Amino acid sequence: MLNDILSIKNLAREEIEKAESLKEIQDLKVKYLGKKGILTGKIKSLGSIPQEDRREYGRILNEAKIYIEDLLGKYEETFNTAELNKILQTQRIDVTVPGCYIPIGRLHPTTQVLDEIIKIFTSLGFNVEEGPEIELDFYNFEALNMPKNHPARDMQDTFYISDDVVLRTHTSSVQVRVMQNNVPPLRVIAPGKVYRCDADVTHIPMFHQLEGFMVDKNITMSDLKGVLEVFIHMVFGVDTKLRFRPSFFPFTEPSAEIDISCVICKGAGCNVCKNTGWLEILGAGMINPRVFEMAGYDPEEYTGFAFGMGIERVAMLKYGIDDIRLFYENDKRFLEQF
Ligand code: 2NL
Repeated sequence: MLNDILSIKNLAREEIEKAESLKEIQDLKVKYLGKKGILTGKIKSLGSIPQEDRREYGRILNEAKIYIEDLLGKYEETFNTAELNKILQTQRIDVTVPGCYIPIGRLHPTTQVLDEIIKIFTSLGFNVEEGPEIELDFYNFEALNMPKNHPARDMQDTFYISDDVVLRTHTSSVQVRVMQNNVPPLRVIAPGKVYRCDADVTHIPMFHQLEGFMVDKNITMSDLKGVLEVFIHMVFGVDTKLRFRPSFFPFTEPSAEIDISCVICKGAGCNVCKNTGWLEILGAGMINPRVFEMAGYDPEEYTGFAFGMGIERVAMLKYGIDDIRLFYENDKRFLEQF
């Protein structure tokens, strides 16, 4: 019996000393001291030992148990430390390694310019109004003094959805809706996407426009000139000169196109202004009495001015960009410059 315990002890020591990993130590713990372990078995069989030997036998068994437990504990700790050191070696975090670069997004140049222009007009007391991009022919053409077969409809290459539904070619349609639903005095701007079937260096099928109008009693061309001058000075600087040229739009009478002194050469002549010293930036005029009639206003009582501009065009002039298509090619090298 005693020899049995001695050989268990020796075998356990040999096996523990040969172990090469924490896992092996844990397995040996189960093998000797677990519920069905070798030594546990001996302890359980203590009852069948004759009374007179039991005490001595029990003491030796307990000694062996403590011996194996201690040895296992010692090795366990050694392997634990070794494994921890290995982790610390291989998974060490180098806090001096440069972090990953996460590029920060920014607003599209069109949005930046649009926001700036909206801010200027709201500071002058204009309200911002929006309307549908898919529009009735009535609001896009008819109510703006462009009946069917009117030659001015050809100027705008319209995307037709059906006979009387179009993708709006300008945001004037919003302003017609505003006039129908409100009474003067009115100061409104209508920014948004517009669509024309056209594509080259200066034209794309979808672009942004901002139109504005002011309607009240006794509004004159001087009011138009004053508002537009303040606006141009705020966007391009107070040294910028304005030039009004007679023009034609079916919805205004009289009509004008407005040029500004070239932002690149300041009027001396360069390739951006094609040596004229001037850049065309806006269309405007006094609202045609026929438009007032169709909106339900009495043209004898009210007058008003209106204007319209292409946002991408303003951005091109502001930043000296020569190809409008760059705005929508999603080339980050272009977009990141704004
Ligand atoms: C341009 C010219 C213009 C208007 C837009 C307008 C709107 C109403 C009544 C009368 Cl509701 N006129 N808008 C007037 C003159 C010119 O735009 O070159 N746009 C890019």
